[in-house]
Amino acid sequence: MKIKKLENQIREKKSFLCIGLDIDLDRIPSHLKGEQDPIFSFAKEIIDSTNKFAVAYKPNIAFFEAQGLSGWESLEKIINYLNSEYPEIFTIADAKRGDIGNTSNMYAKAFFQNLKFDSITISPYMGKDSVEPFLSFDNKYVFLLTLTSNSGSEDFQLKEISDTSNKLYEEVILKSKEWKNSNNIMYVVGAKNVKEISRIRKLVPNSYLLIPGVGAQGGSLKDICENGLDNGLKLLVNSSRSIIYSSSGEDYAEKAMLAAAKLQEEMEKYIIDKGLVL
Ligand code: OMP
Repeated sequence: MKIKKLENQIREKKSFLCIGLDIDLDRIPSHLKGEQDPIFSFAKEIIDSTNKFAVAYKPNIAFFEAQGLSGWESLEKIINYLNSEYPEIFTIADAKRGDIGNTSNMYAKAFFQNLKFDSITISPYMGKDSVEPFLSFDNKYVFLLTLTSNSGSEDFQLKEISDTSNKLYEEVILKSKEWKNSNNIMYVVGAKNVKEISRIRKLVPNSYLLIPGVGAQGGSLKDICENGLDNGLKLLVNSSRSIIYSSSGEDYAEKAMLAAAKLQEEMEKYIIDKGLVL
């Protein structure tokens, strides 16, 4: 079971680092631009140099879609490379999908059967029948957008629902627990939502939380750990730009490795400081 491998990796690597592959052709080092597939070459070097410190990779699909057909080919090569060379690593397609049932089923096939990702990010706002198709696959997982890291999260997600006095993001969590195979649901919570992280941890004590927003968006790993890390170690903290663009020169992979190692070291420290059992 892939989820068991994820748990083992977190304990072995003393890390809950997810590296985001938000690969922008304009930002990759110029010496790679002449390669046949610069995006894949860049990703491969980043993965090879950082995998000792990371337990998951999260390609953001927008960056690949923006390149058209060649972007999809690069994405396919990257997921195949991860699955063949690092089968223990957990993979997340950051696609933010969700549609009427039969369409969601096609998205699920695209990312779980065709591209063979372990999980996908999903927008919950079309409700049960838009999410359940993604939950009907064995060994595949859904990351439900719960309380996001952007400023616009206040527009809807933090609003109180009048008949319950729960906030909308809390309703998303409570409702999702009623869905079929809800054990396969994990929750995305932006790093800036420090207060809410501990509230969410209590609502879903046994579910993984994926927390993006550390690094370029300024989120604090310390605050995340204080509020979201407990003995279950069911946490993934994502950083994309601050790792993969650590250098724009030929030393980019080494610099990415150093950035990943630094975050892992901090994570290990917080695990030890909290006296958690590895
Ligand atoms: P960096 O800011 O470069 O670390 O990238 C953050 C990544 O996480 C991007 O791929 C975002 O699309 C994604 N993300 C957020 O930044 N905020 C969220 O609330 C949710 C996500 C996500 O679903 O991963």
